[in-house]
Amino acid sequence: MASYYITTPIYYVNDVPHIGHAYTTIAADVAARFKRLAGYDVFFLTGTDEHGVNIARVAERHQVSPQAWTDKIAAEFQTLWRRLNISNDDFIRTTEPRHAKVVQTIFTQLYERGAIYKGTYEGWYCAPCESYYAETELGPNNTCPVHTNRPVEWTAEESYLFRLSQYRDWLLEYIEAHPGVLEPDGPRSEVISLLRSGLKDIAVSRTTFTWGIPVPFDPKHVIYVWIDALTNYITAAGYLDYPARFARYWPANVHLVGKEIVRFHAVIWPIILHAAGIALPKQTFAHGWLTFGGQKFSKSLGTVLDPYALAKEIAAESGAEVDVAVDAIRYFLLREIPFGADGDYSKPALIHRFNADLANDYGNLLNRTLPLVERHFEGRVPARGPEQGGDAALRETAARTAGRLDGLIDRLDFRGALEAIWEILGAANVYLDREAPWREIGAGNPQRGGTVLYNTLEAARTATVLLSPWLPTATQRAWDQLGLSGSPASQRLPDAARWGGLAAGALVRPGQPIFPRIDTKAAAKSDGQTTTRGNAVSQITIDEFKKVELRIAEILEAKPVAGADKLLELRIKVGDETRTLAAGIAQYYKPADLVGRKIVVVANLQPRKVRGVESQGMLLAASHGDQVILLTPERDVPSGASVS
Ligand code: ME8
Repeated sequence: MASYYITTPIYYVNDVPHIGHAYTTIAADVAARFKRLAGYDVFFLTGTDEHGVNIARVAERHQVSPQAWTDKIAAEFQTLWRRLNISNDDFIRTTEPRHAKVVQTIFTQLYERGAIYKGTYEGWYCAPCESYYAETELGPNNTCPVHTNRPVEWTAEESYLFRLSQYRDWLLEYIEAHPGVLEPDGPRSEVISLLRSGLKDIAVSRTTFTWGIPVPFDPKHVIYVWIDALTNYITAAGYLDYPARFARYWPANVHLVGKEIVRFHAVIWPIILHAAGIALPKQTFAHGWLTFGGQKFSKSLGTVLDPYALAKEIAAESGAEVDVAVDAIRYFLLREIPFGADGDYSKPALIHRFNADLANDYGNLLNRTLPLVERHFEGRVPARGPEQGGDAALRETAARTAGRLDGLIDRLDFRGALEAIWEILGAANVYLDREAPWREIGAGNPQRGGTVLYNTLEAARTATVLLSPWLPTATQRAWDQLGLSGSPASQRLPDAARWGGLAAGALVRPGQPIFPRIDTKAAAKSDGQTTTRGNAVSQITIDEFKKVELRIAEILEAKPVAGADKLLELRIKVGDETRTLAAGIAQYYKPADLVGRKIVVVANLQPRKVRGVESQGMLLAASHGDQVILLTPERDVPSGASVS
């Protein structure tokens, strides 16, 4: 049996998962489920990326150990994947011992082969942050982006370096000679031009933090992120410990990644493998970004959407089961956006797909036919008579589509695959209208009426099998209603798509509509109420925004709040008025550094007590990763000036 190994990126555990992560994971899940249906021996891997200074810092901010923090967030990812019906075969965490062993072995091998050498890493360093910053991240006059006004220092640190430069020519030639290894065209061109412009050696160890896997022969160094992260793909496949499994699944068929990490997958990863003498993956496929109002869904940009909360919202609005609403989201994401391109999420577009495609085209096909079977055929699937009218055309449409799908999934053309399945559904709906079994039955020709019903239901059965990777729950419901036993997921192609699979005489079990239509007016009212977490992604009108009174304020005094190590109590001047403010910035700013600063505050917020401090307003600050940065006017303006 041919094998098929597909991976998602392993996600950082600096925060809970959001719909952007779900997008990649759902795509990988659909490909994995389809390949199982097509008879492949599938290995589908996802997981979490848990080391590094950023994660250690987030844990510290939450006052827990890095291990406790990563345990908590990794569990959140696992819960979400269960709720979204993700069928991963393994979930790898980079903090697992099985992984440390592989990372250390690879690191040692690369060192022994001269691909890794000891040198120095140089860069702009902020000591309190224990972090290097890129030139582009620095504040004015080379200051730290976190500790405003504090100059960073050009620092050199002993470090192990990976000799990427030496492999540049080999990799360029390899990618040019094997266009399929990197898809689609955009990311491939980006990587080729990057390679043409030359590769620099990169630092692959650090001595400034400890939350990572130690270099085995020099343990004051920890192995720095990408070698640790990328190697997960071979750890989980069984490299070192399970050679038979490794031989079966490696090289991976496809690494699915978002386009922002294609460079790591298409440059560093093949070089690691090549230098270690391991076969290269067959393909890296970089998909586009899911956006909201044109902006990327992203933790650091503060736009997030919890896909399960969205499913619950859709379930409440439609009356569908939550798992069916999950199916609808899985379907929507892969139907609406061509895989590879960026695409915008919008609730109205989701509702439109729910009503038009799932409720009307798919669900209604059953709702229109099964009651006729109940009424006129004692609830049993009628036998089919000789082919006539549109029968053969419908059968051929179904066969043609079924035959094309494996190729479409190989190209990760999810949208094309769904469009092809919709040709069956479209043809079946038109066939039903034209052949009108109710008319035949009424005219005393139940045999022809029964044949038409059989063919329509058989088209629905074929579509149900083919749709099962996208809609695991809804297709199971349809399967049951059609009077079939077992599950669509346990079928195998091509047999399962052979015309005639529906058993005449089987008792159908019509039930509630699987996709009850959503009342668009009622849904519009609740749009965005529960789908957002943290910073809302719902839109507001300009009039709503105008209700917020933003003003410039000057900080007169700042002091810690006893018993609350995140809070500072500020005394601020807003025009002629003096106010107190509680601000959760104690971990980012020292009181003494704040006095005299001009900041932006929300001046018309209802006063409230925070840890005993009466807070008369709120200051504005940007958060980026684990940094919090105060908003200050670019030039001096008097306190009290309004901001809009
Ligand atoms: O990069 N649209 O982890 P990460 C589409 N740990 N996809 C999105 C997305 C969006 N708006 N937001 C996130 C890392 N993603 C590393 C990877 S792999 C060896 C190490 C998806 O938590 C997309 O797959 O930042 C993207 O590449 C990934 O999440 C980034 O996840």
